Amino acid sequence: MKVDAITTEPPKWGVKYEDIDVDENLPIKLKPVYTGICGTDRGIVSGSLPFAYAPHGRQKLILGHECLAKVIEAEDNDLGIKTGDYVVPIVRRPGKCVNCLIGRSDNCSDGDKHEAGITGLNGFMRSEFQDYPQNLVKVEDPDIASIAVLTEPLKNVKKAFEMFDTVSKKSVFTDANGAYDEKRAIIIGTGSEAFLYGLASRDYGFQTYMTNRHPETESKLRMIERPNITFYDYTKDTSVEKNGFDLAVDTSGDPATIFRFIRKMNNNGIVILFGTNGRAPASTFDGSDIDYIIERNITILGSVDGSRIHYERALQDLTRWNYQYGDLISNMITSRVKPDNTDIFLHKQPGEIKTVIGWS
Ligand code: DN4
Ligand code: BGC
Ligand code: ZN
Ligand code: ZN
Repeated sequence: MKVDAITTEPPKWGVKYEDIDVDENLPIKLKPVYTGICGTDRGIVSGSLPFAYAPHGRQKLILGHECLAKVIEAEDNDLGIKTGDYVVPIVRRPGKCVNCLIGRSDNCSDGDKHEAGITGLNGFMRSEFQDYPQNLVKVEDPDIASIAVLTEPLKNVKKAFEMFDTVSKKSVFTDANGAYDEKRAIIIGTGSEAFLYGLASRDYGFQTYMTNRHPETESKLRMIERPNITFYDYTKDTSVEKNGFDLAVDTSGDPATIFRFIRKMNNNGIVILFGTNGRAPASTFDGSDIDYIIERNITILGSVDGSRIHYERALQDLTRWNYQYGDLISNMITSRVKPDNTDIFLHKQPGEIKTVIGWS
């Protein structure tokens, strides 16, 4: 089948919108409605994420792992996916390890899995694609059709908080009232994943801060205030840091920044590393940093991807947040562009939270 697609040739720099032949014959035929662009896509096209690679025997990789799609033709299937349904396709496809076999390819134990639009499998940024029903998560709530493209990035957050729930059991992590109201979370970065982490942190009840190394636009500040998140520029104002943090989530991938914030963690603090930037400059840490981590029982963990359960929880959150916050969530989609506007992979838009490509 010939499709119009957004392609790249990892690990080289570059991105194109072109006709390309793909060889697929799978039971469900789909058309994307929206595909989202994230830091990973920009990392791939700029050649700074060395883990990206094209399908076996090919040079080109079709990009796109954040997607809301419409089913245009469906063979009968046990999952009840039918023509006309809106679905979110799952990014990661299992290998043969035990975690993959139990439906947790997000925790793949040997790395022998693939990710659509990232590692060895064509993605969803194309006029049409085909898939198996087990790789599709149905969007049941018609009210969230315009924001369901955020399901994929949010599923990563649901998985990371599942890791937090597991690790926080090592000690009493809640406050003296058995809640999180007196606990402090810092989200490093102000992009789309950071926003979703901020909202999830507020769902727990954490006092939640977001930070960057520069001031933020008025429109982002207004959006951040609505769920009661406080933004500060850590290069200028550090007054909010005096009581330390109990949870830190990094979306920057910058080692120096990460170590700066590790030194702000309270006893039993949990640091979730999430941002990836293969081009970030090296940074050093010394014996006193190690002492700091050990003496305070600080846990540092990496979290990647998520599985079907996290997509389903993400859809539930979008339904609830859509009701709770109204247009805050749809306003996270700061621009909608056409597929031929490949420039958006190379330059962030000012004030951007999430840029999506419309395919209809
Ligand atoms: P993004 O919108 O580029 O977010 C990165 C954020 O970090 C931006 O707000 C940056 O600000 C900010 N930042 C960069 N350097 C610093 C620094 N030194 N101090 C403070 N803030 C900084 O990308 P995204 O939100 O789509 O994704 C965030 C990261 O997570 C990316 O690295 C993705 O590759 C990674 N990711 C991981 C997973 C996973 O592990 C899933 C999805 C994404 P500015 O430079 O824009 O001003 O499963
Ligand atoms: C995707 C994840 C994927 C990760 C790889 C992210 O942008 O959302 O599903 O595992 O990239 O680093
Ligand atoms: Zn992504
Ligand atoms: Zn595996």
